[in-house]
Amino acid sequence: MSRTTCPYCGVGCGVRATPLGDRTLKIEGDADHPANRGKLCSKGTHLGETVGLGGRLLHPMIAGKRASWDKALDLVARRLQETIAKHGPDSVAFYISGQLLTEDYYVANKLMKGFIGSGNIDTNSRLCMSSAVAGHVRAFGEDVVPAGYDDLDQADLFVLVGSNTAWCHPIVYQRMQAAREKRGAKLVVIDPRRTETCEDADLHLAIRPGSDVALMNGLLAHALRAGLVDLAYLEASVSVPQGFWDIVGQGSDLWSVARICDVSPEQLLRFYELFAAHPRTVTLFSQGINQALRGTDQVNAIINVHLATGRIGKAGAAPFSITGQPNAMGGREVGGLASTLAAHMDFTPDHVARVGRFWSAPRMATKSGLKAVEMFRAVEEGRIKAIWVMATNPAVSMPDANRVRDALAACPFVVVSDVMADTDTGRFAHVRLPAAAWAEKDGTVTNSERRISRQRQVLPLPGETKPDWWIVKETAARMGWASAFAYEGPADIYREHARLSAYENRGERLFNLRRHAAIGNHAYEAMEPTRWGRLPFAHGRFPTPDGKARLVSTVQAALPEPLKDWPLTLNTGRYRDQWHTMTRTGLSPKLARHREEPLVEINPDDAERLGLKEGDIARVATPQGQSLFRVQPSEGQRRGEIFTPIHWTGRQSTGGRTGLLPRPLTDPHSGQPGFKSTPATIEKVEIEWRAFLILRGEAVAATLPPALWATRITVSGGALYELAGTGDDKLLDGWLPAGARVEAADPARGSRRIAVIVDDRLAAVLFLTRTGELPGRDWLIAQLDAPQVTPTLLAGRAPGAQPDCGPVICVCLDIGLKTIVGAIVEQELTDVAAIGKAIGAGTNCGSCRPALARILAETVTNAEKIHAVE
Ligand SMILES: Nc1nc2c(c(=O)[nH]1)N[C@H]1C(S)=C(S)[C@@H](COP(=O)(O)OP(=O)(O)OC[C@H]3O[C@@H](n4cnc5c(=O)[nH]c(N)nc54)[C@H](O)[C@@H]3O)O[C@H]1N2
Ligand SMILES: Nc1nc2c(c(=O)[nH]1)N[C@H]1C(S)=C(S)[C@@H](COP(=O)(O)OP(=O)(O)OC[C@H]3O[C@@H](n4cnc5c(=O)[nH]c(N)nc54)[C@H](O)[C@@H]3O)O[C@H]1N2
Ligand code: SF4
Ligand SMILES: [Mo]
Repeated sequence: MSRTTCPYCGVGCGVRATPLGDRTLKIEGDADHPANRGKLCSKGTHLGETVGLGGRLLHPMIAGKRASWDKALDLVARRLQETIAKHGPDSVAFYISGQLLTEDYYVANKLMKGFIGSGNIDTNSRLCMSSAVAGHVRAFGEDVVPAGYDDLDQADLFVLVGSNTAWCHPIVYQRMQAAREKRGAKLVVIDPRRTETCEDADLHLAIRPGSDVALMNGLLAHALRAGLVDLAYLEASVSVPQGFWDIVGQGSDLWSVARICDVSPEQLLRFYELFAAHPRTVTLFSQGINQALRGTDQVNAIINVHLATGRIGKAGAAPFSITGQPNAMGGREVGGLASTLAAHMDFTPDHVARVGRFWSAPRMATKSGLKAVEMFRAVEEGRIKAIWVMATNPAVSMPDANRVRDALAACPFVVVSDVMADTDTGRFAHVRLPAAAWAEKDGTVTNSERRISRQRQVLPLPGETKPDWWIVKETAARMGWASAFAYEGPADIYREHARLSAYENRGERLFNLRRHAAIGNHAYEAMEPTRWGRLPFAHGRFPTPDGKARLVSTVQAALPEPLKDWPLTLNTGRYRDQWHTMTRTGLSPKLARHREEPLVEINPDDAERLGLKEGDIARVATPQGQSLFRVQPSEGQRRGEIFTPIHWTGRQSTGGRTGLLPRPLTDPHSGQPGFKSTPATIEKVEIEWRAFLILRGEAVAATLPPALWATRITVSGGALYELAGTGDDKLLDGWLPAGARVEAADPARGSRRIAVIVDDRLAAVLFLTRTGELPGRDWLIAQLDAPQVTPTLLAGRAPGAQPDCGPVICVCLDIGLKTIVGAIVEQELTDVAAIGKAIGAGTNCGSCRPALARILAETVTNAEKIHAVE
């Protein structure tokens, strides 16, 4: 058994992984890890399903052909050197990721900023929390998150702003729920959408998108009126810019704020009162705040409220930016953003000189490099001629992603380090380098609360894969810097990183790992999760020249009126059980069950007005491009706003990509794209037939069947394709493997059903209809694993009654909606715990508990309605 850390979100849960034979792992929560105390969400729980070798990149590839490491690395080093020699250091770039370990990150940053001599290294964290970084620096003087998870155990009020915590940081959400159950802490959610995070909240403010500054300024104006502003604290610890209170006061009466935010004055007042009644407030914020064209101001508007009321630096009171990726925070510590240097230093001349001295750098970068959106623009314009992408998938995840694809396609030299063989970005690479994946890697990550945890190697390196730090170090050596990169393992790198944090640091920089500067290899191996900067602002001192924090005047920007040609606003985000571009969660049959296709959620009135019904296929278009989604009317959507998930790529769908839709516009301070609101339209796509195809593993190809709409998910034993299209459907038959065919047809409904049997076992089924219904997929999928073929196969169900359990809600225990509703009605269950007792749902990882609460509420309301009619 090894104790390691979950590679998904920034909660940073401890995992116990025990190898069981060949490339299978038993996964449990680590009871001794302070972040999760033994709990795991659905994604962490199913990590074991993602460590197989299917789809892995196992060898270096040059121009699509297998090559040796020597050849591949020689080529990378030579092309970088030649480009730099000809066009200067700024003609090359690295685009890296919050999913690298700190040690990988440190080495890549050192190579670019200290040796190549350019600031052109940026990370996907630019898309993720750079507005929080910029906001922290403006307010505190340094990018220090002033909160930790123990604050959640002590707070009396949680305000979640632009965060779908129940889905994206589930263990943090469970910890808040525990505080509510134990101590009656209150929960306010501020999100234009009604997400599952709102399910059980004391208050949900479904504000107009982009109106968060008005809301926070309104709250602050109310706090001033109500005497909640801590004047003594302001005097001692905070500098207040001239005119600050005038700006806060402007248009901040209850009615004006309610109008701008489009919520009722009563609801707004309730929020203010909850805030007034509970000094121990933690405000958590995430992408609804950061991913906005005024993201940094939104961050500061939140921090202002906490500084002015003295709700910071005390147990249970803080603004808390929660990080997305497992090592977003570690990336900030090593300075992986183009706008920062290393160890919380930046590009001031003395910092540049200091880091240069420490590294004995031959050519220090002296200025910020290009931020992600600018970087790909420079690739497009030919200013950057060689780019190395590590552990991120920009062809999917960047805004205006088709433009990024064009830029990559035209770039003279593209290197991609990834764990998977076939990614949307990898298709543009001249050289592909096989990286070690989670469970094979060794190093550290830092979570949302600044806690450094070890990721430990549990499985051997497969094929010729290598850790990312090794790949960078070997390249650096080939570029002539072997001695500066002579690391034997991650412990060497970690020590150097810790030494740099302490170097010439007499307390100016709070980020300081002095105690690890000489950590031995054994101590590094055995390192327990450890936090730096405990209660950083407890004494009311901040890392600014005068020791004071700063209020920042923020003004609500004018909210755009709907455009004539693009009347809707597209909001984008995440699903509970998928991670980003699905390269890893997509391997898990269990996780696929929660949402099998990319949906566009739309308010039911809008849907009706636009002639869209549940299950239709719709085209969502923006000035940047268009994608297809399955329509899902949802009461949780405000009118005029639609929501699509970020996860589907060109690998799993013919049209369900979201990333090509947003504008490449960014916040002026942070450079973070405004992913959450893009002017858009939606229209129904006429289809003539709908179908699904189930293929056993061997028959699954890298490409998708020829259909207008095709999505693929992994199922136990193979893959399930959902399909829809127009015209001739016979082309699909070519996708069936060779074997004995059983066919049935119903010409009246234009229905066809085909099963292919190979060696007495089911190898494939295709069910298609033009006007009829398609049966549930579950039973047919299960037949892939059956030892023999059932005669009723083409009926789509088992002989005799086959209960259809509906969509799976509890993925751990495989319990469907209908089973849950049945239990609630028959056993008259009244709370989520009772559902758990009766049928087990929600008792394992707990990620589905908010969904259970919603189903319970809906079932009870329906029952009451029926009762009333009776
Ligand atoms: N399951 C899962 N978990 C994840 C990830 C994943 O891919 N899958 N990714 C991880 C990463 S990298 C990140 S960054 C985090 C992201 O975690 P979150 O930020 O919680 O997730 P999102 O779904 O991107 O967006 C959060 C919410 O912001 C709301 N929002 C949109 N516009 C506004 C606005 O103007 N104001 C306010 N107040 N809210 C608004 C959206 O409606 C959405 O519900 O999740 C991490 N955890
Ligand atoms: N429209 C819209 N777009 C968004 C967002 C949004 O809310 N809306 N959110 C943005 C945010 S917050 C984020 S964080 C990004 C995420 O977007 P990406 O970073 O592009 O998404 P991932 O799928 O996590 O990409 C990680 C890649 O690294 C590979 N990989 C995994 N582990 C390793 C490793 O150890 N080494 C190497 N070399 N490779 C590895 C994976 O196979 C995968 O290809 O998306 C951003 N894009
Ligand atoms: S909350 Fe879930 S995804 Fe996030 S670190 Fe914990 S187990 Fe992993
Ligand atoms: Mo993120």
